[in-house]
Amino acid sequence: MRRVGILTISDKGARGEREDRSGQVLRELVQRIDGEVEAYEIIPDDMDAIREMLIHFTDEKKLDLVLTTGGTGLGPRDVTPEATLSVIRRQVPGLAEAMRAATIAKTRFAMLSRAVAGTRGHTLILNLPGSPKGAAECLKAVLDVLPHALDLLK
Ligand code: MTE
Ligand code: CU1
Repeated sequence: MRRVGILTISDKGARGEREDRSGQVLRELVQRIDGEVEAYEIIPDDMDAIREMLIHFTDEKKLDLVLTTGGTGLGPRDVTPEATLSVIRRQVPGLAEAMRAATIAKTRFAMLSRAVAGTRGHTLILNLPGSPKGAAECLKAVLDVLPHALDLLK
């Protein structure tokens, strides 16, 4: 069993103005790698809020895998990659590169996601785009490799 956290980062979602379909889609997909969602939060596109929750998920809850969805684009409020970079110790660039490379044939807009991936302690943090379709496509692009990645982190 892999202990998973899902962090939906969306101003509208946090205000209750948008249903979190991306979080739902990710919840279903992680079952394929024996993932159990043990933490799930919706927070606004706020640097400090994102940092705090990522640190809580990693240092306190000690989850194996944390998936974020949203806030990876070029909008003035999009700060998920910067917040993630500020809490991870090591980047795993190949995961982010693979997500963009594998999905760009489907959607040219894939190149606009600035998603990053990295490790903090024994936790792997992976940014995904905010749309349900984008989040699912990008997670599927790396899902088969995640079990080995998580084993290495133990
Ligand atoms: N990647 C895939 N695979 N599929 C998509 O539909 N949407 C793109 C991109 N990545 C998308 C994708 C779009 S339109 C944007 S603006 C960026 O992700 C950033 O999205 P975000 O700000 O919601 O994270
Ligand atoms: Cu877009």
